[in-house]
Order: sequence, then structure tokens, then C-alpha cells
Amino acid sequence: GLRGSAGTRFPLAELHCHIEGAAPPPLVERLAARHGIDVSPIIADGAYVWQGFSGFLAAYDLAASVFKSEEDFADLAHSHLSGLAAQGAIYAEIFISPDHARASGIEPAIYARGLAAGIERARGETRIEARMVVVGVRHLGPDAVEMAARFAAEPGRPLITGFNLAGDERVGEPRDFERAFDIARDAGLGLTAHAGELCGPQSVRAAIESFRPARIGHGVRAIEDAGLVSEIVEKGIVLEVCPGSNLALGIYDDIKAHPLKQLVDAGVRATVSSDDPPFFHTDLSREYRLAAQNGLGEAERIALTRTALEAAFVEEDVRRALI
Ligand code: ES4
Ligand code: ZN
Repeated sequence: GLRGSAGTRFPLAELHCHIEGAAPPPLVERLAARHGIDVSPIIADGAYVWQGFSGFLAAYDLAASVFKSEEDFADLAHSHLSGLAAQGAIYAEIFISPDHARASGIEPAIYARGLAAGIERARGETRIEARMVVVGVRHLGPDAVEMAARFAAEPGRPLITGFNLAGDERVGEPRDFERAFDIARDAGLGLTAHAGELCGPQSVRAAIESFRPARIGHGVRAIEDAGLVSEIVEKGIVLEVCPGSNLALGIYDDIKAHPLKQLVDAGVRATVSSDDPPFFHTDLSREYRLAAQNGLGEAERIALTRTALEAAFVEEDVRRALI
């Protein structure tokens, strides 16, 4: 339940973290050396270096390419979730990308099996619960995104409970990806989509209209349109807000300028997440601290966790045991 835990006064939960984006630079350097891959363009002095959103995506793609085996992915999920549990997290969703798996030379089914094994191992050691959300990469085009949806919708994929649209929000229109979301919805998967991060309110409106998602990734730029904020409140759509990511990408200049508190005050159901933690020099505990610096009191920060559990793409019996 929502009582205390190690390190924090209340448990944490996150809904928005890309698994390859959680890879620590030293691990990426070690695997890169094993495979003869040069990661010096993206890692310096033990930290990722990149500029701008396109530079970030390119750095992410190169870091992801050093993970090649089922065991590599089991270890990655296990270390990510063990780290979250040590921060006081009791639930996490990870975004997984069949396109990144294929680019690394591994079958998506083997990739997902390795990640599932890492989740089970972390749960056995720390009791943290986790589920996987398959992403389609929008700048790879509608056919690739539809393939990702078909992969997610295939019966018998343990721990895969959702579908998401990621990649460069500036490329394409939500209507281009409606068929992918129809496939995921028909399979009973939870639906979420990145919108309102690099692009403004119109991108969020279009994503809501085209996908009918339960959640929006980021969505923060909805604040620029009061009517849209009302629609998000009325529909009960949950925002996966990633303040540290927004600061690292320069969406907002400082935490005082971030709209999280304004969205919460307007009645929006919000959660916080780390997105790609080492790339953005953050982790989940810092996201909760950023929420405090943005003006959320302790009760409002506890509500971030409660909302994450309520909006989790997880079986009802597991949800009830966590809340
Ligand atoms: C993303 Cl494809 C992808 N990977 C990692 N982070 C992202 N943010 C938006 N798209
Ligand atoms: Zn993201």
C-alpha cells in the first residue's frame, strides 16, 4: 500500500521510461568494447553527450545498438528495476522497441523474453512490479509503427500490456498511425502516445482524437490551450510528465517555469517519470524532488504515485495489491 519505504516517506511509481534510455554509460562502454562499437561520440567522462532532440535520438540509437543478446536485455531490465526499487519505487513501466531490437540484430521476441526475465528477477529480489509497453517509432513511418503494434498484439507475450507512439513528434500526423492504434486497442492493450513535448497543443488534440489514449506521454504543452486542458480533465486522461527530460531538452528554462503545478491545479491527473534517466542526468527520485520544487506539496506528490498506480497498464488484482 501507499505507506513509507526505504529512503522516501512514500512509495514511488513511474509510467514512462524507455529501457535503452536507462542504460548507464559505463555499461554501454563495456558492451561497446566487446562488440567493437565506437561510442566515443556519445559518451565522454562517463556521461552521455548530445545536442538537441535529434542528437538525443541519435545518441539513444547508438547506445541501444550495443545490447545484442537475450541476457544483455535481462541484465538491463534487472539493473534498471533494482535501481528504481532502491529509490523506493514499487511499480514501473518500461517502453520497449522492436525496431531498436531489430537494428541491434536481435529478434524482437527474444528481446522481449530477455526483458521479461529481468523483470521477474528484479521482482523476486525487491518485490517491484513492472510491465512493458511496446513503442512504435513515428519517424520510421506508419508501416513500421503498425508492425510494432502487431508485435505487441500477438497473444502470449508475457508482461506486455500497452502500446505507445514514440520518436520524433515533429514527423507525420496522428491520423497516419490510427491503424496501429486500432490493432493495439482491439488486442486489449493500454494506449498512450508521446505528444505535447516538442510540438504544441494541436499535437495533443490530434493524438487524443486519433488514438483515444488513456494516457499521454509528456502532454505538458497542453497548458498553452485552456480548452484542451479542460478536455484532458473531462476525459480523465493521465499525463506522464517528465520534468527532468523537459529541462534537459530545453522545453522549459528552469523548474519554476514548468507547468506541472498549473496542470495539477487545473485538475489534470498527473504522474512523474524519468524518460531516459542517464541521458537527462536524472532519476525517479529527482523527478519527485523537481515536482516539489515546482510547488507540489507532499499530499500532491503522494497523489502522483496513486495516479500512476490507477493509470498503470496492469491486471486489476495486481493494481489492488499495490494501492
Ligand atoms: C523516443 Cl524512440 C525514443 N526513444 C527514447 N526516447 C524517446 N522520446 C521520444 N521518442
Ligand atoms: Zn519518452
